[in-house]
Amino acid sequence: MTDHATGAPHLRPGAHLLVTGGAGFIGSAFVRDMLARRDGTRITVLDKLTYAGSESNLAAVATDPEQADRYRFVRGDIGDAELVGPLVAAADAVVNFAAESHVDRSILDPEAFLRTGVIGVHVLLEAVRREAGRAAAGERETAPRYLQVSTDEVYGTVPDGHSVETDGLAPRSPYAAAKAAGELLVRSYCITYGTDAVVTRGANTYGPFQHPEKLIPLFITNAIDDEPLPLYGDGMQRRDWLFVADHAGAIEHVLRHGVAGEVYNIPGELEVPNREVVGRLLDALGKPWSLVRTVEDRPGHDRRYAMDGSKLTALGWRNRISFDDGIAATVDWFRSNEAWWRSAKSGDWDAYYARQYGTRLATSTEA
Ligand code: NAD
Ligand code: TDX
Repeated sequence: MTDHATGAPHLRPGAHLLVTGGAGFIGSAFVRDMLARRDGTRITVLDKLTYAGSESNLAAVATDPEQADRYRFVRGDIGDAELVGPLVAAADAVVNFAAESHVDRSILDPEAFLRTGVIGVHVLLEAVRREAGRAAAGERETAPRYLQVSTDEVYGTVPDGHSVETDGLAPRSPYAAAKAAGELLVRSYCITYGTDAVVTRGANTYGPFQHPEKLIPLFITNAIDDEPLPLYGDGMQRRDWLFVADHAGAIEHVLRHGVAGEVYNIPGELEVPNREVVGRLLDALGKPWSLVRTVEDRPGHDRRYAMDGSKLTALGWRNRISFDDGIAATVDWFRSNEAWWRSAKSGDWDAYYARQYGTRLATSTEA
């Protein structure tokens, strides 16, 4: 499976992938895109179905007989070693998307972030290590490859320039610290046990099926309902925006071609301040700026993320979707899929929204 000398891809045709967190936003895009290619790839999704995951994100796969044949869904926690062991034993590769993914929730309640981001990753790595041992003993053909989906947030805020993969990690929120810890565990397994693993650090991702807690879908859906848009602080924080299909495609590219033990940045297509993102969304929706409210800032709010992508470019990957095209597609999708996002804004949503935004909106000012 690993053949650095010839540059041969790391996945055999018809490979069986275990995709953890595959019912979430980016994981489900990865699963839908890979299975829709109809190249024989088989995928088992292991997902806990937290508030952020939904089997409806994979309906396109489950309702297509040819794809459904190559797909299996298992509900469960990546921290459950008894469940994880046999699933990893049956896989050629593990792609780990599973995480608590929202910075604001990590500030309110950090513990779940550590359980999934640190202990969960440890459990997956132990299962991969066991299978590598079985491969070495001739009990299976090859060791499973492991890909850890990480984030630009591990670099912390970047005042100027662009982060390269060898820069130090300086996470500043509980979310980012849990992601950095997960990565460091992966690194330690590569060095100590020779585990065949790679790490990707993706930029701020947006697109269809993103949970409405995040900036772009929150502001689109609130604007559709003529509800206020809570902009943190001065709104001049800068993010580099990556369309979800490009993020999923880059992860697949690294899974196939990345060198074991290496980390790859996946930058986006445009670095812009939040204010400008909001302006573009309102233009696309035909809604007025007066909906935007300045609210109390996020504590420890990272001012800017920006990554250098030359290592991934050298591996042969190029993003395909511009920010303008991605935003147009995203606004269209949310307009046409109201039932999906209204359902995501149910359950604990009102309680979360009141906790996160109640006082902020009550004390908000004109933006
Ligand atoms: P998401 O919150 O939409 O999805 C996460 C999925 O993981 C959900 O389906 C959830 O049910 C599942 N999950 C959570 N805890 C689990 C556990 N213990 N066991 C099994 N499943 C569990 O997140 P996303 O935005 O799709 O992000 C996916 C990954 O990409 C995360 O690791 C995140 O840190 C990383 N990432 C996200 C972005 C972004 O902008 N969204 C950018 C870079 C990296
Ligand atoms: O209500 C809001 N108001 C606001 O001004 C929200 C939800 C966000 N913001 C700001 C904060 C950030 O500067 O918008 C920017 C984007 O915020 P989020 O959508 O919460 O994303 P961010 O905190 O940048 O993190 C995202 O990118 C990196 C993902 O949520 C992470 O999972 C990923 O690792």
